[in-house]
Amino acid sequence: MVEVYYHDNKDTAENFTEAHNSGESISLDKLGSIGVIYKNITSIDELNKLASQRDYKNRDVVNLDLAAFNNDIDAYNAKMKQFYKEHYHEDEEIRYITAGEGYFDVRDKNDRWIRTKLVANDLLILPAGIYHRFTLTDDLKQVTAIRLFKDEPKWEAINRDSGITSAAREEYASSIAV
Ligand code: KMT
Ligand code: NI
Repeated sequence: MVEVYYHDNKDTAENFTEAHNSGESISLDKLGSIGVIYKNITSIDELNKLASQRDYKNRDVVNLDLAAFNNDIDAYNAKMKQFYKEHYHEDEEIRYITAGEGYFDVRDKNDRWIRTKLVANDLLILPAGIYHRFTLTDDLKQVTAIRLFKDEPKWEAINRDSGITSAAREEYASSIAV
């Protein structure tokens, strides 16, 4: 089952896969208030229903661990670094964990990092335009996830430090404005 809490912001390039739990936990309602929806989904049938309700047309499966890179530690580290870089996407996206575990961090209304720890059967709906990042947990360093896309798998991640904004980002920012 998911755990949600404020990140302690004590992450470095070396320790970012650690828990970084500030001790301040966050309710699923509060997560909902920034447009991030959590669901516990226990079958592919349930997943398919949600996907058709929300008009999702594509999906893929990602297995992320060192073995997926044929034990090439540099390639693995490069991917980990990429996923942990703060970014947004132009479409809403669903992430459904089927094995292993991972952290999805999302920004709250005041730009603080909220960390969600997801394990098997945990699903997150991330609204278009939300700043987020992902990493594996230090304990397992493995996740298998189904990534659902509204249309074509749009892999484009727009990094926050690029300074690039777009209608999706602006709409999201005004939808959560305090
Ligand atoms: C994302 O959008 O950052 C991701 O999908 C990360 C990897 S999914 C386990
Ligand atoms: Ni992303």
